[in-house]
Amino acid sequence: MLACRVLIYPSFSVLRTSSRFFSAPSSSPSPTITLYQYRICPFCCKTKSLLTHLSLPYTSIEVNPLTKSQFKNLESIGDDTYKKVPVALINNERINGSNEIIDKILEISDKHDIITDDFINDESMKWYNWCDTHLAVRIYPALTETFDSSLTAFSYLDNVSEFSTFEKLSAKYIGAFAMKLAGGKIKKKYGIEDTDHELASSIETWKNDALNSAPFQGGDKPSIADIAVYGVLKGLEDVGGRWFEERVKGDKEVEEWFSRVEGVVGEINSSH
Ligand SMILES: N[C@@H](CCC(=O)N[C@@H](CS)C(=O)NCC(=O)O)C(=O)O
Repeated sequence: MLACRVLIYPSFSVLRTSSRFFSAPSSSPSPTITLYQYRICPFCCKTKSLLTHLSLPYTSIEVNPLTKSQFKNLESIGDDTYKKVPVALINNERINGSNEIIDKILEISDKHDIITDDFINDESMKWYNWCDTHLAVRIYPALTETFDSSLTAFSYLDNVSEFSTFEKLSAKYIGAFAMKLAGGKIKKKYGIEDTDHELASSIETWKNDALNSAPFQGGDKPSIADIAVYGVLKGLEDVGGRWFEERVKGDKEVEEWFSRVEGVVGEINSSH
């Protein structure tokens, strides 16, 4: 019985109760969801992928990575010492961190036909966790390997219409420089030596060990891990440069899996 298993972190609350399998579809109105994000943050993209898959409408607020001034809207709501993204406001409750937000999304979703034992189980949670601890942490170091590639990644700021020209330029150049330095710290923390090689081998691991020739990690339908990994990779489509083309689009099996998930999830709009 699912509820009695020892689960791998993060243990979402839907996994601790079996009531979701018997509850009637909710008739309550759609929750109001606002997501504070960086467009290129893998943890934000993972969260948006699930929101889109569960057809939960949301509004996103692009956070200036330098000033984080948008967080002022959230002052005095919940724990306002947290300064990372994503942060969500769900029906006026502040939720910090992608896994905490996803926990809440799973709890409030009425898509009981999607959130099944096949969608979330020990195996899919193992890969979901791998997505956070192996794949997502290798994205920033790869994007910010050189100052030039970091600048390319931060070019997304050119298209943030809410920012003034000064905000765009300052966040782009200072952000690119700061991320180049931060990328080095992340590499040290996770023992990453050859960024490009390790990201490539993470994608190989996903292909060979998670998909293992099946259409999805979840089998015939995407699991929560498919949705998470797809979100992380999708977020980089515009800024991923060479390695995205080579490793995702350039590998037939990965590319076909990517298109299959895209077909099920639908388009995630990177700007909201
Ligand atoms: N465990 C967190 C990690 C979030 C995270 O590391 N976010 C990064 C952006 S990808 C961040 O906000 N870093 C701090 C900063 O940019 O100042 C989660 O899953 O949400």
